[in-house]
Amino acid sequence: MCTVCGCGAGEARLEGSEKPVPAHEAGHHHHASVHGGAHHHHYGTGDAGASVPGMSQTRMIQLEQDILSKNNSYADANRRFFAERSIFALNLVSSPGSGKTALLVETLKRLKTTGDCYVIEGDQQTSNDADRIRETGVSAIQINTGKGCHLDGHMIGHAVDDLAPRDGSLIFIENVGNLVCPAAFDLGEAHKVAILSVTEGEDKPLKYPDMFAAADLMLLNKSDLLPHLDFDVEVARENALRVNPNITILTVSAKTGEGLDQWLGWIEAARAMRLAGHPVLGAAE
Ligand SMILES: Nc1nc2c(ncn2[C@@H]2O[C@H](COP(=O)(O)OP(=O)(O)OP(=O)(O)O)[C@@H](O)[C@H]2O)c(=O)[nH]1
Ligand SMILES: [Zn+2]
Ligand SMILES: [Zn+2]
Repeated sequence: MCTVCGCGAGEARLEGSEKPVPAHEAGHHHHASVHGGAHHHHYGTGDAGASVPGMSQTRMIQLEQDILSKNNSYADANRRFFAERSIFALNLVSSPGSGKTALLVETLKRLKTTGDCYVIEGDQQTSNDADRIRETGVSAIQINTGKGCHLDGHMIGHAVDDLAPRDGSLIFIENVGNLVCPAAFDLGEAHKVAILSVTEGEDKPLKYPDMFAAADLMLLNKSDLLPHLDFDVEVARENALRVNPNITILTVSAKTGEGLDQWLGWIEAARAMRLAGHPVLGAAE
């Protein structure tokens, strides 16, 4: 179960597998509220940062701590696995349709010649994205999360087992399109990369601050559409820096290729730093 929105987990399936990824947690709760009223219901004021009818704030915090600490131990195991094999893993997070798969396809076309790459695709249903990735010749595995709204450390462990990545390789994880819940779940990745497309509005970093606070890089995608929009790149940058003064921001277009050289440069630099500076675990994180 997702402690952020209460969605169902434990129904995730790895592509090609009949059985669900074994559940590692029990319990369920429901969304705080679904309503069409005009009032402003603010549910984030309690100690737990959310509210569920019939559940105390203390109970919610306990539940959230249990789930996240289980997730963290799976993430730590993944991180150890990656570190021992000099594997560099990135977790791509965004709202649906920002262009994660399109960016990955263009990235892989450019990276394929320079080392082994693998992709783990997360979506609630379908293997469309993994199919798009495989067309580039890169190995990909799809995780369908069912009702789940994010990937977790446990699912990634199973997917990595199936992929059996070579030492020194690069793993891209495309998380489920959701600007909220994936922020809370460490997968053992080196960095979260948030993708914001220019059609979504400059205010997204302020509305969904956890995601932009958790990311080290923001890719501002679909820059080719800027001439047709009122989107103000400078305001978007300022908003992202307000929630995360350390975030790096690159403007890119999967369609025209603008900014992709800088994105590839960032990957290489971050990878080199990771391999040099964090040989064992992610102790500093
Ligand atoms: N104009 C323009 N369109 C883009 C760009 N990148 C992606 N798109 C389009 O945006 C739509 C969504 O792209 P996807 O790559 O499927 O987005 P996604 O983030 O992977 O979507 P989900 O996996 O559903 O969350 C597609 O129609 C893409 O062709 C871009 O740089 N410019
Ligand atoms: Zn959720
Ligand atoms: Zn996608």
